[in-house]
Amino acid sequence: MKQIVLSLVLIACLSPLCLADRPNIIFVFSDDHARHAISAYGSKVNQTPHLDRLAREGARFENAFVTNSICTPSRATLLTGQYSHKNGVPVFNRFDGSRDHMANRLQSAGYHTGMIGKWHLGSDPTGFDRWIVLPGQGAYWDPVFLVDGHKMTIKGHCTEITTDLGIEFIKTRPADKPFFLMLHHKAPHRAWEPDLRNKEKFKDAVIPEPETLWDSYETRPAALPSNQQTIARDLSRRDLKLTPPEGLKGPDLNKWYSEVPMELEVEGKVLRDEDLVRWKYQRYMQDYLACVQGVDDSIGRVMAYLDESGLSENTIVIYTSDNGNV
Ligand SMILES: [Ca+2]
Repeated sequence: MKQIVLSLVLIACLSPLCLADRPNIIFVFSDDHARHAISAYGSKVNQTPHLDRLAREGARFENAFVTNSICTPSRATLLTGQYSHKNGVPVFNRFDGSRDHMANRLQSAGYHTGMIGKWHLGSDPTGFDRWIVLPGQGAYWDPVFLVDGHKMTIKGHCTEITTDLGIEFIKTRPADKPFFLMLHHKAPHRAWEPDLRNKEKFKDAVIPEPETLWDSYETRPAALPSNQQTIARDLSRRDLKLTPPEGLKGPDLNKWYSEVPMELEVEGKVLRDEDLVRWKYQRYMQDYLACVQGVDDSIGRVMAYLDESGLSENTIVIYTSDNGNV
């Protein structure tokens, strides 16, 4: 009896009517967006009204865990549903596109599939009817995109361009198929270069300092004190958007940009130690939050298009990020 029921369901789902009724899926993925920079998760430092709408009208995950949240491995896990030691991408190595994964399953099931934005898996995307991806980490401004083996430079800011391309994918989809879109932002990854509109939003803001800024590591696991990625030890002159001395060029300029300053003169005052850490934190967060705001704006634009086009009722929108800075 069960077999008969199952057969009937399968037949019904293969009919064109059922295919058209299947929900569209938009999976929005950002890079390094910490949960405490989302107001739906109680952020004390910013407001994200469009992400909050998703949380309010949908489901908010509050107790989810991952085993490998690093950029490239996390993407391979998202595609395959497998642990890193099973999907062949435990670190920053190339993803084998011939593997079974979510996009080619949905494509085989009749979905129109698209991948737009940061891919970072080393190989060309497979299982997508259309893909336009950033090479490697990609650039914030005037980014180069890879499109079926070609390179294409698009003028403007990466978050806005990725959003434009995502909406264009939806607009130009075949009318008789549901769609699956992976919309992957570079933001708010280092080196935190916000769009001009949002850069202004935080430029004079004083961001509350988290307790962990002054963490002594006394109660932490033994490996943590050797962590280099702290505000004091890791933010380079490039991250801090400092202006180089006149005439510095080539390798000397690159070296100057990549060094971490341990003393800085700011507005006539020499900053070091705790004063310098405080200044670096403000400088970093002003740009980080501005990049986050660009991502929230992007969600707003996508949701507005879904509303206008009547797609809201039959589209699942998922937002997440690979990891956040704590
Ligand atoms: Ca990341």
